[in-house]
Amino acid sequence: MSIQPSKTEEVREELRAASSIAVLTGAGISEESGIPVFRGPDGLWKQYRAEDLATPEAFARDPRLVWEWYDWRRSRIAAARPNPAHEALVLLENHCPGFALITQNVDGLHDLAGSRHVIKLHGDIWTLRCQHCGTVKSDRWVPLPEIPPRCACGGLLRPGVVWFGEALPPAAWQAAVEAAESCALFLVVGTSAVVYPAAELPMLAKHRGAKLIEINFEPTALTPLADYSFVGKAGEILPQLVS
Ligand code: BJW
Ligand code: ZN
Repeated sequence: MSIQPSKTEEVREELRAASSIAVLTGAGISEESGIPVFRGPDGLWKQYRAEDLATPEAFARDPRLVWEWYDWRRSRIAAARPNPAHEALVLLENHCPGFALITQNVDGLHDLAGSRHVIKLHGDIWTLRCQHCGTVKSDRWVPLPEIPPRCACGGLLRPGVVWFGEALPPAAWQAAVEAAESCALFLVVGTSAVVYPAAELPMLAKHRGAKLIEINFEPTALTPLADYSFVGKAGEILPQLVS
């Protein structure tokens, strides 16, 4: 990967001057922390079928199977630490008053890095929700002592994540749309931008006049729309743009 010094300097200046910045992150930002992405040659969906593991129908059919997969992912994530890309976004938040961090990730690594306000579009793998009484609780046990886990009321607990066919948390979605519509600069990091409605956000920002900057290991459908595109690892590029 090589990034042109002139382009880097231009984007550093854009970031310094922007009155408001919104950032959308995806699984790629956590790849250098050792968490597998979903798509691509080494992605989770090469090994597992989304229909068997990440839909409400799959959970209704076989909660044990779904929970075994989530338990395994929770163990991987529990062993992971934020990387320089997560840390660069903390620095950006500290220096830009109008800053919004929107993530599709459920791993909690932005929180662990020290980001203060994270808009979580697809939920949180460390949250469990009872399908019977609706209780929501935080739970960081790995491995889980009981699979599938049960609520005090006897109901089945599910992972507090958003599966295919489910609506995004309304408050998070509204906050994300507001940030995209009002920002001067929209930064997209490590997402294939194929999952909707999250993938609408960069387009929304662009149509409202924001500059679009993309960082991704490979070109995506967003790349032709981007004002600046950096092809390479987020953990190497973001710190250079933000330091
Ligand atoms: C690096 C890097 C490095 C690697 N540095 N870069 C047809 C058309 C349009 C939409 C639909 C359709 N059919 C169905 C839909 C809707 C569906 C959808 O979008 N499907 C498409 C896939 C076709 N969407 C939904 O169902 C959503 N809900 C919805 O629409 O609700 C409607 C509704 C309204 C009202 C009532 C009821 C319903 C929900 C989507 C939920 C997505 N859930 C998942 C699982 C979450 C839980 C969990 O983690 O287990 O979310 S799927 C998975 O994909 C996960 C991710 O958040 C999401 C996005 O993936 P992401 O982050 O982009 O990762 P990857 O792997 O795709 O990409 C990684 C990128 O990083 C790559 O580009 C790499 O190159 C790059 N990279 N290393 C920089 N080091
Ligand atoms: Zn309950």
